[in-house]
Order: sequence, then structure tokens, then C-alpha cells
Amino acid sequence: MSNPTGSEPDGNAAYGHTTFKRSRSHFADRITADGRDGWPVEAGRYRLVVSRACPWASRALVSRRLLGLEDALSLAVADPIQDDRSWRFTLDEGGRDPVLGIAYLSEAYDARERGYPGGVSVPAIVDVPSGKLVTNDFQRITLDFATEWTALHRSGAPDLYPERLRDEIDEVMDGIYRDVNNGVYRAGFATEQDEYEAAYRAVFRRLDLVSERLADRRYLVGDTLTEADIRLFTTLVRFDAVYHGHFKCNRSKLTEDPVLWAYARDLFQTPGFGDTVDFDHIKQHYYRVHTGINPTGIVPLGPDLSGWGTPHRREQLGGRPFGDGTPPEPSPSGRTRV
Ligand SMILES: N[C@@H](CCC(=O)N[C@@H](CS)C(=O)NCC(=O)O)C(=O)O
Repeated sequence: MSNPTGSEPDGNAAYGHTTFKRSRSHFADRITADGRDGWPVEAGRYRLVVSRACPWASRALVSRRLLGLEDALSLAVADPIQDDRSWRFTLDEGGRDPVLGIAYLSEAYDARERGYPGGVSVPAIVDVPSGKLVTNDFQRITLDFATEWTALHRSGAPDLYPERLRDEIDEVMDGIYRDVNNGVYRAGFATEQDEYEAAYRAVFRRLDLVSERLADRRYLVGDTLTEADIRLFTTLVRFDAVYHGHFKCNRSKLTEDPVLWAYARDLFQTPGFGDTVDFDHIKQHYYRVHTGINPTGIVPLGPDLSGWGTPHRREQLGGRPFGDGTPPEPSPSGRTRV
């Protein structure tokens, strides 16, 4: 079986290094049904910290919604703009997360391990009673939601990582991670022409393959939604807003590939996907935080987002989005902005 977490062996996520390498997540404890790492699955005990700008954190947002974990696992949303102390809770009253009582996510990292050398990243799961970070292992968090948090899933929750399809899901996710999810970052943060070109080519080579795969099947693996679709979605939904321009992945836009565009709209319009997306947070974060590639910090007004709500006609391909289950209730906050 391929490596489902897909972490690269070493390197760091410092943007601006000659070769962009994503760091291995530093805190890789797992929250499991049997609590073997000391962190048992428990309703109300943990807080998920995200930025709605971040594709890795957005996986966790979608998965939490599809599985109905909202009541069991509360949510803290960071300001899309980090300052020099990184992610902060300036969107909350008084600039503090109301449950954890902290102003910066780094305080939870410090509570776990003072002075650890890695960056402060989202997604992160914090143990509410102790205020300590449990995990920031973005590749593992959603797999554990699907397989370890089952006792707390809503009734009708889909199986996002079905056992009989895991090898195929892992293989598909591997290529998508390397060339697409992380490929756009390698292109965007390249500091050498040939490195950028290699990443750009890999992005579009993989997207072309994925587009072919999705031409006559509704979802990436099997005939239901899986973890693989969540991981592709979080990059596709950002593609025209930030990766096409800001990261120079500009051979074509998502909206110019009829298959991928219809697939992305299909997911976007499925409860649990589009209702987690905040295009304003996405654009603010990328264009204002990465001053190395956008020194003026000007945030573009486009693209026009009105197409996201248009009919996709992918139902004609069949497929059973939630398998034997049911969709989640529409988001009470009605977040979808388009
Ligand atoms: N834990 C993963 C990261 C997920 C990630 O890269 N999140 C970004 C936001 S999209 C982040 O928090 N970056 C800040 C940092 O790594 O210091 C890593 O170490 O690379």
C-alpha cells in the first residue's frame, strides 16, 4: 500500500527556499477510538483550529461537515492574515478564541512543547481541558475522522475511506498530492525557472489525467464520495482565485476544462463542500501574506464567482454521493457566498 499520509521525508515549509519542500508534520499524535496515543475520541473534548484560506485545513472542514462531527468537535477559525506570530484569533471578540482563551494558535503549540522548531500550522487539533496541541498532521487528521471517530458520526454519514477501496484511494491521492495539492505550491514558491516549469508541467499533466478519469465517472474512486474527492476539491476550488494568477499555474483555468469544472461545481453544490468555502479569506490570505511573490499586497477583484452555482449535470453519470447514507443538513450558517 502506498503511503497514505504522503508526507515528504524531510525539508521544511519555508517559502522562498530554492526548492519548496513541505515539512513533515511535527506533532503526529493520533486521536483514536482506543486512545493509544493518550488521546481518545471524545465528544466535546477537542477543538479544531483552521483557516478557511488553507487547503489542508479545508479538508478537515469538509470532512467534519460530511461526517456530522460539528457538535462533537468544535471549530475555531483563524484570521486569514497571519502576523509575525502566525495564526491569530482576531476575528473573535477581544481577539481571543472564546473556548481556548488564547490570542495566537502558537500558545497551544507552546503549551504542548515550548520552543519546538517547526512552524505554527493549520489544521490543528487542540485538547480543550489542557490547552495543548494534539496534532497538526494534516494528512492523517481527516483519515482519522473517517475511521476513528465513527462512534460520533451522524446517522447517514458516508464512509469516506472504505476499506475495500483504500489501495486505490491511496494511489489516486498520492498523485494528486504530489502534483496538484502540493504541485501548485512548488510552482508558486519556485525561485528557479526550471523548478517552476517542472512543477507547472506536473500540475497540468496530472489535472489532464484526472480530467480524463472523471469524464465518465462521477467521483474519483468507486461511485461515491471519498477522501480523494475532498482532497482534489480543496485545490480545485482555489484554482482560478489564487493558483492561476498568484502561483502562475496559468496554462488554463479550471473553468476552461469542462469536465473538471462540472466536477468541481457538483462537489461545491453538495452540502458540506461549498458551505465551508470562503473565497474572500482565500484571496486575502494568499495575496496579502505571501509578500515575496506579491509585494504590493494588492488583492485582485476577480475572478467572477457566479458560475459556481450553475447546473453541472453530473447526475447523468450516476453515482451515489453518500452511498447508503444521506447528505448532511444544509449548513445553518448558510456560508456559501456565491
Ligand atoms: N502541517 C503542514 C501544513 C499545513 C500547512 O502548510 N498549512 C499552512 C496554511 S495553508 C500553514 O499553516 N502554514 C504556516 C506554517 O507552516 O508556518 C506542514 O507542516 O506543512
